Amino acid sequence: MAPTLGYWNIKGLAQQIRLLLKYCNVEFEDKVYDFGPGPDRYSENWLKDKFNLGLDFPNLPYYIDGDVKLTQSKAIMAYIAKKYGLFGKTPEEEVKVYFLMDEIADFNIDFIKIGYVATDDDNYQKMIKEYLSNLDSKLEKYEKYLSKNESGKWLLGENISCPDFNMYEVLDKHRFLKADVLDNFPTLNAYMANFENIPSIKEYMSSKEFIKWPLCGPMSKFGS
Ligand SMILES: N[C@@H](CCC(=O)N[C@@H](CS)C(=O)NCC(=O)O)C(=O)O
Repeated sequence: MAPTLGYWNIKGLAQQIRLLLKYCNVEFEDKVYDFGPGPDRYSENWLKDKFNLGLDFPNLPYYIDGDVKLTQSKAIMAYIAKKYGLFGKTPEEEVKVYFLMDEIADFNIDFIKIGYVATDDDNYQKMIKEYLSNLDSKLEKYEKYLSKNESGKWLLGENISCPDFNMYEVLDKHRFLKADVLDNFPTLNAYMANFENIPSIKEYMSSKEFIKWPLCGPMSKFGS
């Protein structure tokens, strides 16, 4: 039976998983839940499934592949990437994958949490202004990291690996905040184009099933 990825009907924490699965040509059910009313926005559909799927720690996203039933987005990425040889080819590379996954997760949360914690529009604008004033120095670090990579175009060098899917997604979300955010970073710009030109990714991105929007849940002031 085809594996199932369950998540809200948004990009959120699942989009990098969807991209990874598409890259690996995995046929899967992309089960999307609509948000419901109430402060946590849980919907009846999700609450009906939440405790009936055999998940040890019920949450979204989840991934069910036969007897393997997982939650926690990073663990799901690791499971798929290891299965398809995208988690580094040596112990050194594998450690780099962990280090990059955590680095990029921190980068993502620093950005995404603004929309969720801002108390009102003024507060959101203030926080985003401050965030943008520090953003170039952050992007510079990623630009440098990729530029020192003589052998290739991906985070590990020649071969694409798990954190590239997270990196693409977090940089893409920044382009929704400010379309020209990467303009001063030629290596990052080329990195994004390389990713979008991967045939299976290109096909997915132009398909009907590709979720273009929203990026975040309805309770966020950004991307919803
Ligand atoms: N650390 C978890 C966070 C999971 C999480 O916060 N999920 C949110 C959406 S991003 C949710 O709505 N979960 C459903 C629930 O708590 O019932 C991960 O990376 O997967």
